[in-house]
Amino acid sequence: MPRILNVAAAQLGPIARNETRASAVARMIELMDQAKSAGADLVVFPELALTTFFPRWFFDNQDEIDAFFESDMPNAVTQPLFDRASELGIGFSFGYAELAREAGQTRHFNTSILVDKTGAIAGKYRKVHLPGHVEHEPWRAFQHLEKRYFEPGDLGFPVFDAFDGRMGMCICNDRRWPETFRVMGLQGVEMVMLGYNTPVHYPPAPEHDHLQDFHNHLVLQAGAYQNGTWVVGVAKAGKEEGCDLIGGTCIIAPTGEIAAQTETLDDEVIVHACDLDRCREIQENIFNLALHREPDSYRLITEPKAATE
Ligand code: CDT
Repeated sequence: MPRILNVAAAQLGPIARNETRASAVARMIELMDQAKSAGADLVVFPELALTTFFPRWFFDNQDEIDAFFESDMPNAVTQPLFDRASELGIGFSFGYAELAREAGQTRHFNTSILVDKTGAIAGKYRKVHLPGHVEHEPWRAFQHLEKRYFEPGDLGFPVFDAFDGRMGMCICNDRRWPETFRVMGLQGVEMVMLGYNTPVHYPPAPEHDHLQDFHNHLVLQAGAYQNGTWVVGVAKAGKEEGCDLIGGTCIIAPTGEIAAQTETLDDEVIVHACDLDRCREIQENIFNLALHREPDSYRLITEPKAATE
């Protein structure tokens, strides 16, 4: 019996700054219903799915920043999403800003969770690669202050045995780094779920603006193929508070082929029947890591942070 996981990628259109979390959750429930009607077992939502992409603004008042964060998950506003999912018997994954209190410290992470069909949290990931800058840079058309508002994730890139497969998560900028996928590849990952908020305009190198969609699919397809895994990449898309975000939500096969892709920049669901056993076509052959990988030649990878003389 092939292990078929019917996966939905639920793209969200823009979320305005004054849109409530309750409204975002209602939109997610509508997409979840559509996913279930199309036969999905699991629905993947974007990064920071409950609010607008707030790192585009500079705030120096910590209360204003913390207002975008969740101290508990589930909480009163997300409980209806968990309830609907367990009624439908569908799993889901989504991103949110996590305010954690650990060992007497308050910590801020850009987080994703995986929730199983019973509504229980089966996995958590905290974004490792935080793009952007720390200080206010008024020359930019908009800010990208993830380095100010979050600390790098401290959980590594774990994988979770769930949905009859080996599941992993990463978040947005993580997808651009081959290390992200390889660390999960080394754990035999079969599906990587990720959400993203990617502006079309990249202020430090605007000459690359026209390449944003290309680079999105380039890294998702490479990550999938080089590790023989399914990849589900889900956008928050469209014009959000004057900032254009790419769409291009897609489900990528372990061969690197795009199996399904959205057509709009708005709320939209795509579904694909992912045969998890197809990972073996790659993992047991061209990228059979046990047979062909040469880690002695890669030692440098984990030592210096950047290129050395
Ligand atoms: N959310 C996120 O990580 N976005 C970045 C934008 C480019 S870096 C400013 C990304 O890698 O898509």
